[in-house]
Amino acid sequence: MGFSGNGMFQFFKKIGSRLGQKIRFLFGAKIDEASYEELESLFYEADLGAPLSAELVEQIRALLKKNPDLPSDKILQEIRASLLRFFQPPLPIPPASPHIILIVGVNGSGKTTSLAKLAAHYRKQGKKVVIAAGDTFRAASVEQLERWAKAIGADLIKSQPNSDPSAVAFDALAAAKARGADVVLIDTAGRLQTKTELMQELAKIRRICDKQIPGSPQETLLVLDATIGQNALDQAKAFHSFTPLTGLILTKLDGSAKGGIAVAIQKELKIPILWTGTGEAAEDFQPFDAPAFIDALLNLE
Ligand SMILES: Nc1nc2c(ncn2[C@@H]2O[C@H](COP(=O)(O)OP(=O)(O)OP(=O)(O)O)[C@@H](O)[C@H]2O)c(=O)[nH]1
Ligand SMILES: [Mg+2]
Repeated sequence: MGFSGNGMFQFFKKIGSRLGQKIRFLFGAKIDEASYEELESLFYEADLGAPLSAELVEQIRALLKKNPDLPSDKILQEIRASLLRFFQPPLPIPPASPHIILIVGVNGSGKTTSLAKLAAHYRKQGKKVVIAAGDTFRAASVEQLERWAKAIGADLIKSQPNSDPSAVAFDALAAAKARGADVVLIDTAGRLQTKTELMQELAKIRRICDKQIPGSPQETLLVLDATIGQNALDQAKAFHSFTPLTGLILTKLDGSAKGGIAVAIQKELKIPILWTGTGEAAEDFQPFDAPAFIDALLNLE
């Protein structure tokens, strides 16, 4: 899927995140203690989180102590390098057929939409895709998936309302084997990370998958709404403790997201961000590109 950093950059421009410009402005004037305090607030407001904001300020302070005349461009480059260090390329996933992907997250984070976008991505590669309507909680979610599956050309496996989502996953994997599908995407109902019982349900879905196809699901992706800031970090931690996550999908970057949360999550959890959502349509979906993302965050081109 072709992706240049410019696409993501435009979204940050639109939402008016001006972190880079503000830093430039700050260091274009005389630097005193208040400048460092202001810098820390700027980092914090960009959703980088308190520990990282403080760390970055100390780093810049030390840098300017050694080299008081450092131009603001160089300061921004230093910040860019520091932020990029947190991003590691994701580990390759051993090929499997069918390849099973479980999609999890809190209510309304963009799970079903992201699942559909992923399905569209695999369909474009010519893969045969089965979707499991594992959100048996809301009838509307099955209808939502029915529309997507039809538009994309994927098979949908569904069950009765309020049935066990593990059973839907089981049926979908059986169908995938029988039909020779390449990819299975399992939707799940939104759940609060604090509801233990619902979180345990995810572990059950994983167990059932593993029983049906040993080693599956190969991927468990947490969908995070980037506009909720630091709360996304808490969600990621909680989901990861109940069900080991292999990757993240960061959605709604076209909204009021500040973006720094991506760095905070990488720093703390080291779970790779694999995909980004930048709208409601199937094509508003790009593989995560760390350098382009950081450039967008810092308004660098
Ligand atoms: N602007 C924007 N809207 C998005 C994005 N991803 C999803 N949405 C919208 O967010 C809303 C919720 O998306 P869903 O995919 O239904 O979210 P969900 O996590 O499946 O929700 P539940 O199943 O109710 O938990 C819908 O209106 C989507 O169109 C995105 O990247 N950008
Ligand atoms: Mg849904």
